[in-house]
Amino acid sequence: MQTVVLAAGRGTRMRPLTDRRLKPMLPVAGRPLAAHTVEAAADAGASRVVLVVQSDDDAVREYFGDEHAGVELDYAVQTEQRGTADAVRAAAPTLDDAPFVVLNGDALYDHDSLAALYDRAPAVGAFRVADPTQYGVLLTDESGERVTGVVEKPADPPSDLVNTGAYALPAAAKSWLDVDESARGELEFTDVLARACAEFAVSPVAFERWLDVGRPWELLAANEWKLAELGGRVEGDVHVDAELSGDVVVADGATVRSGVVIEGPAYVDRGATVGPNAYVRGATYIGPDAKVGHAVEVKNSVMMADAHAGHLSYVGDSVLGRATNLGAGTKVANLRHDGDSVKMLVKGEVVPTGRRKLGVVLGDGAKTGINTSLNAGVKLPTDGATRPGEVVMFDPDSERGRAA
Ligand code: TTP
Repeated sequence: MQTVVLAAGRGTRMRPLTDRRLKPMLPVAGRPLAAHTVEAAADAGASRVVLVVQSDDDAVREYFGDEHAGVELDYAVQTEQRGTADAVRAAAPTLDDAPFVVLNGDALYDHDSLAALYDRAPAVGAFRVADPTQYGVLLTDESGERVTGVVEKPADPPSDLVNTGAYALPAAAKSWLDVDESARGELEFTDVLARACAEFAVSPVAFERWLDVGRPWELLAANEWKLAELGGRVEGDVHVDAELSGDVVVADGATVRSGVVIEGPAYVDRGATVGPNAYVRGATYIGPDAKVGHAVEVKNSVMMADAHAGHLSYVGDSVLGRATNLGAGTKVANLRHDGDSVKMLVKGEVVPTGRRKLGVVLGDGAKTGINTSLNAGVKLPTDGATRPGEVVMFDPDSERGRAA
């Protein structure tokens, strides 16, 4: 079935990681996030994928080209980010007069669940969560076999099934894309879904697994998921005194020096160097040309291309953007002593992340002075810096950060 993948969002909740890159291009286990979406679609039965991108020279288009995972790709440009219905409208002229699937290019889908969505069109992907209050929640009829609508962020959720942003719709839906602006000022695809529910028997397809990657810590969860599926392979240089266990990828051109211990799943990408005497564990991705130096421990983290932690540092449950540099002795806290989940500032609001272990997020080019201590949940802005010995207790963008 022809499939539209939305990859033209602004990614504001993911800042600062989206200051200089598009959200669909964030690294997940060595590939862009959207590559996993397109591959899931290809596996599930997409005949052709139309990627909705922000511009003609978009990095998404540059990466994917004309074909990916054996599927032909086309592009549609959405220049103004007016909402998901508007994004699908941009793709509409490229669609045949036939049923189509819409997927978010910033979500991970498990392939079998997605295949069930393609098989059961018209259908919407549904995922069970413990607390649906922050999602679009699906309403169903008494049988539970037919979706009757969606309610956004209900205080009193009618079900625990949330909308995954994966839809398989009849051809007629192509002419329903001129929706009215919603209360939050966007043209929303859920209004198209509402009409589909009124005119067709739309099935909820329960997804086994799904992850919306909208906020920085969800990038860690995405890497945890996809690194665990990779398997190991060593193509680069691994010193005889290094110890690798579990699934570890050492890509061609990567170097693992003596005295290094890596407990997979882990991925050391091309040109990266680890060691001597470094400890890498948990689900960790070390990007192209990144460096993990002597006596550095990196646990369950993402280090993007050119990120450097040269000496004597601890990095836990953190995302280090491109070309970040940790001064010697920089330490990251990743656990609250009161046992609460770590909180993070997202679009000016301090939100619980649901993660007991979460370290820091460093925007591209951020640098720490030697012996910097970074508290759990702190973000440093793109090109931000700390002084030697600085203790960063609060996100510098927060009220408390400004007062501190
Ligand atoms: P969202 O995650 O709702 O929006 P966003 O990606 O812009 O992120 P944020 O809210 O943090 O600013 O978008 C869901 C999907 O739809 C995502 O894959 C991006 C895509 N999208 C578009 O392609 N065009 C749009 O105008 C919007 C709003 C989203």
